[in-house]
Amino acid sequence: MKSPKTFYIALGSNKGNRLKFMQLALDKMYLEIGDILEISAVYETPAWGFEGDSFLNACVAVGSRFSSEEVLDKLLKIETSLGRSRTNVTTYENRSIDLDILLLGAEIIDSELLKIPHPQMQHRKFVLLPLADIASKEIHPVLNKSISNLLVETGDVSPIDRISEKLINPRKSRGFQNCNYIAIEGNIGAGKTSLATMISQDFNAKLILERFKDNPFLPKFYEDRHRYAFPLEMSFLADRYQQLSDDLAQYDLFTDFVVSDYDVFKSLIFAKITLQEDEFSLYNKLFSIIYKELLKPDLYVYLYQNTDRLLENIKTRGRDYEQNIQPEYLMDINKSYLSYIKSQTGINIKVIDITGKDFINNREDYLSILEEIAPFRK
Ligand code: PH2
Ligand code: MG
Ligand code: MG
Repeated sequence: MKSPKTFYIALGSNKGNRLKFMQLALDKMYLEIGDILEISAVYETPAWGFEGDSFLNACVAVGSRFSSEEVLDKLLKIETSLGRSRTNVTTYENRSIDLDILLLGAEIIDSELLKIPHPQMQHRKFVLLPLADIASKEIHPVLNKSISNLLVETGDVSPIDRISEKLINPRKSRGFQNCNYIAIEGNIGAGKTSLATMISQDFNAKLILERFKDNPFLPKFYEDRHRYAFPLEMSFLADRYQQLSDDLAQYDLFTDFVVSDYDVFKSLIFAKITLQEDEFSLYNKLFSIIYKELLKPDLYVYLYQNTDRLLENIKTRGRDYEQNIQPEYLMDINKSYLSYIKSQTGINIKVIDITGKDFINNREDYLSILEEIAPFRK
């Protein structure tokens, strides 16, 4: 899972209710592109480069996992949805909303469709002044100068006024406050690791990921289930116990916020379907001893995904040894999870149906899942 990159984006409007268009654009950027990390003040600026009505301009920093081409595409769609129409003329025109990517760290992109850094930014005070509010120390990777330097050096002497109205960040604080340890659970291929990673990135949480790669019995198990089920389940249990007791001990669970892509109980859930009855009863005894010692998550999330999509996800992630997993096995695992979930009373469990959702490629799906896990505080 890629971590978000910071896009600096300029907003401008000189037609209609300018501030409203900018706020609507910002709201849509949050819904479709990523978290709004910084927002400059709003400035009133004379039309630059053409005879037109005066503008409101601002700059924002947006953290996004999407590529620069995807971000550009989404910005153009937002412009269109807010009534921006482009005519074929080559001169500037009045516009309800203009959204331009200015900077993306040290990246330099020079394609037909997209140029980053924005080739005109150093000549425009209506860009540099708001940008300096939120990124004065950022270095322009072509000119090798900071934004505050570019502002001092620009030849643009237009009169620019800061107005008192502000843009409002659409991101409100989420109800993770009373929650210090969240476990994300789900079937093989449900997207546990992706979701746990995204939450840890976006909410500054410590991340605990299952070390399935280190388990030498897993590929063997998929070859010969009966022969390798017991050592497989034992080694998973030992490894999970060790990791959770080590990692959780390392954090201050009063102040740190931890998210993991598994809960130790999955050991028993899997053992129940992979082991013979007598093996399972031995396993169960050991499990109970170990389970007592471990800290329980204060929120347990189960991602429910239908079997076809699980198989599709397993195929696209392409781990060799998983490619022969049968739909019946996935259905058994799901059943085993659900019967565990039903039997639990002491734990705060949230089952989320992610059928038909794609929280990696569709941010609105991601936000809807967050809303179920941790609703906005009222
Ligand atoms: N955008 C332009 C051309 N001129 N002038 C101001 N003051 N503000 C703008 O956002 C602006 C402009 C092309 O996008
Ligand atoms: Mg522009
Ligand atoms: Mg533009």
